[in-house]
Amino acid sequence: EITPVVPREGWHVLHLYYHVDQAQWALFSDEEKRQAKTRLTELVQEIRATPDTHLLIFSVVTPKADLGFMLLTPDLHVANQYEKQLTLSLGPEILSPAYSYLSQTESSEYTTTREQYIADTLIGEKGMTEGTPEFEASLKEFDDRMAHYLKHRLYPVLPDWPVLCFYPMSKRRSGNDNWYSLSFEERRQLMAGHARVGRAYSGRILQLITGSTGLDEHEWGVTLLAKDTIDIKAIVYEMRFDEVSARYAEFGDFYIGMQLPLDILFRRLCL
Ligand code: 76R
Repeated sequence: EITPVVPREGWHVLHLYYHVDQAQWALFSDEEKRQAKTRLTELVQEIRATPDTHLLIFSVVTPKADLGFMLLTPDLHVANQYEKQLTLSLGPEILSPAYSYLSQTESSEYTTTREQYIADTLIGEKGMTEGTPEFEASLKEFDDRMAHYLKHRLYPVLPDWPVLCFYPMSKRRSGNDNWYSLSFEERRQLMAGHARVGRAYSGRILQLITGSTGLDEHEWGVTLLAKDTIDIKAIVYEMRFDEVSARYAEFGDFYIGMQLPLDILFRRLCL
């Protein structure tokens, strides 16, 4: 028995992108094709039945890749095992890796605290007095929203919204623009501006920021789910003007996927 590799908090997250080798697939008989699709379907069912484990499946728009998976699961051994099985599921030469990203869910050190919210928003911005019914009601609203938000950051359950956007990013470390040489208070204030922009997209964009320092090329993976690509384009554009992104963000490649049920996905990929 091997000891599970489960983070003290949060889950492991794998983004996996593949090309489909249509030339190899064409050599399969109808029976072999049917068996291959059944193998992948059964594996997907097994993964989705694993406790605390989620699998999103999508067709990638543009030939950067054909097929994408996003796997969230606590144990890195399990993630590693499923990743190997997914790669082989349609047959040894059908799926070839196009891109991949390993990260972990994490809570952010810049999350608005209760004390900050009371001082900056309730008393500062809204002019409320501590202890009044409206103050207590607003504070309760904040507590409920944050409890949900913190749980979502570490243990997310992602909706089946059709558009999935993924890109990795880092914070710049060069010359006068070194994020890591700013004081915590400077970073916290900059991040508060970022959160204000982000919150305006609540309900239209579901964002999951996962940490990858020491795990992969960049420092975070950004996963955005939306129903309309306009909202993806708008939030990424608007954030470019926000100082945190304008001055300090560096981005990797962008991938757009369409979340689909497996049977429709097979047809989409001409399998
Ligand atoms: O309310 C709070 O206090 C939490 C606010 C919050 C944090 C701490 C937040 C809100 N984000 C946080 C952290 Mn974010 N985010 C990105 C990107 O393209 C770009 O320019 C940047 C990519 C997007 C689109 C986005 C969206 N955020 C972070 C961090 C980690 C920093 C760290 O911990 O060091 C990164 C890298 C990052 C990047 N952010 C939001 C959003 C959205 C939509 C929100 C509002 C979430 C909500 O309230 O529902």
